[in-house]
Amino acid sequence: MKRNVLLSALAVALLSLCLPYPAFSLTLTFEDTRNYWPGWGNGSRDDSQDTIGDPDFTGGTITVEGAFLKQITFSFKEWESGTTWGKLHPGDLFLDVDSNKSWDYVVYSDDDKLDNLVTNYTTPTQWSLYKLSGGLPLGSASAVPAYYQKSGGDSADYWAGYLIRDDHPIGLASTDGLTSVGTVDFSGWGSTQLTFDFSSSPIALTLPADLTLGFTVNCANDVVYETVRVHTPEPASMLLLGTGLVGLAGWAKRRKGQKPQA
Ligand SMILES: [Ca+2]
Ligand SMILES: [Ca+2]
Ligand SMILES: [Ca+2]
Repeated sequence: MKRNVLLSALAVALLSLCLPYPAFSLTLTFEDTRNYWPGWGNGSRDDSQDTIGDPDFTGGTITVEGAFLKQITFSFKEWESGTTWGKLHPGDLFLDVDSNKSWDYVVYSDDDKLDNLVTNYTTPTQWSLYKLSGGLPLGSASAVPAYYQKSGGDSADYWAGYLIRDDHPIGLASTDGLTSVGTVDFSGWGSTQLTFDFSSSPIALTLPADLTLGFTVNCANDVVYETVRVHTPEPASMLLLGTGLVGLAGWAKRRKGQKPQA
């Protein structure tokens, strides 16, 4: 390679590194490994069970684009029909984006989660996103923080005739004093995959970040609480370009060290 060709190649490569490039996407998976949120065991045999009957969450995915949270999905083992399943409502989605055991965002459904069974019930498709300035402590059952709506008790009230996970948070008790910072699209209720789409209100993350999410359904029969390490999405092509640059630089150095041939 002639010297000026090499320099041009290096210049183009360096310039392309400086140009803005489209945000790259990264999808991470998580599994359902917890029975209840830390601090929220109830001292009964609920604590040793991942599921109390159905449904059974198996895990899900987190999709990040650039440094923004774009989507979270949750998967069920199966979705059945029938009266019991008709009593289910999704809970709110809690997010801790700076790993301090304090929720920073809640994706809130304006839906009575312990309302009587409604024929042809459908969940809202657009939920409100709230940013909790200062965070909302994870808390514990003994501290009985008033800011959580809880599942209720075995065979009591809405759950007459049903065993559930007692007194576990299922949502935000009240949005008084909070201002919505956007909306999140929700879909998939009645299927084996729920999707929260943050496209219209992407949450900025400081990467790398440990993202913790908390979610369940209104009976808290199966609770999700998982932390996922999110790093900056990096495309394979940029890695290759970087490797190529190192190679080119090494080649140029070797060339420079060579004595001119007579
Ligand atoms: Ca499960
Ligand atoms: Ca936090
Ligand atoms: Ca679980």
